[in-house]
Amino acid sequence: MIHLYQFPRDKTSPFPSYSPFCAKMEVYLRAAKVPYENHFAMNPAVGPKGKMPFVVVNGKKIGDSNFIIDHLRTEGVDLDQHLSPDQRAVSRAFVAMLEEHLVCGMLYHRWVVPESWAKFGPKIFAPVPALVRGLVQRMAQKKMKSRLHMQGMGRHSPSEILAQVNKDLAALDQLLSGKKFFFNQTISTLDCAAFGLLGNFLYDPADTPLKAALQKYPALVNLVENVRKTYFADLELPPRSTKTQDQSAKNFSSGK
Ligand SMILES: N[C@@H](CCC(=O)N[C@@H](CS)C(=O)NCC(=O)O)C(=O)O
Repeated sequence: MIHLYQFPRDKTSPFPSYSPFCAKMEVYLRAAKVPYENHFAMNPAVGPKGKMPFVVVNGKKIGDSNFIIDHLRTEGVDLDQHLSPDQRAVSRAFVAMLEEHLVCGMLYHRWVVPESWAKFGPKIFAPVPALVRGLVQRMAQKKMKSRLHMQGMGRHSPSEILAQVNKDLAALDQLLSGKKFFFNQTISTLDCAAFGLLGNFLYDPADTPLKAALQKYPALVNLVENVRKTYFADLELPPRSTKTQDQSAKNFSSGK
């Protein structure tokens, strides 16, 4: 049994995680039919890389979704078995684009643009004890700003970043081009990575301009929605929920 550690869910959202990497990892496990148990925690420092997600397998901690996927491959679990060598090369490049470039566009629009941060910050830090919540939130935002500055994306204006995001989305849309998944009829690692990140554009509580940018590509939206409905039907919300923002903040799951 694999123990998956990730950030708590928001029970008011049908999307599994506000972390693209946690959503990617969980959909990978579900798509590969690997039995796992969820453990929800707020502090990524408990993981071997100081980040979520990580897993514990036979008492051994493995951090980073890509290392976890490598480990699963050694156990005979591989969502990329059907890929040709060329497709593997393309997958490698596109996953890197999603996880090292496009994600920074989302992080900037969530964590740095003040109007978005005013919505996103209180939402994700709701599970932190009230006494230290403000401090933890401010420290995390400062760390994120400095990371984005170091990476380079943080030096651009929001409109320049949006232009970069649009180029990445156009490339993803071109690769998908009418297929069910990026590599035909069977889900692969790239679909899981795209689901994790693009789903966060679509279900972002900060409602950033990246959602509208994604919606210009209906095939990419369909990919996210197909994968979500196939693998996370258990998180579907009852129709016409009338929960208030305050109630929803209390609804972060520590269970399932
Ligand atoms: N390359 C890692 C990235 C994981 C990652 O960046 N996780 C973020 C959440 S989306 C995190 O835990 N950040 C907390 C921190 O950096 O302090 C993976 O694929 O798992």
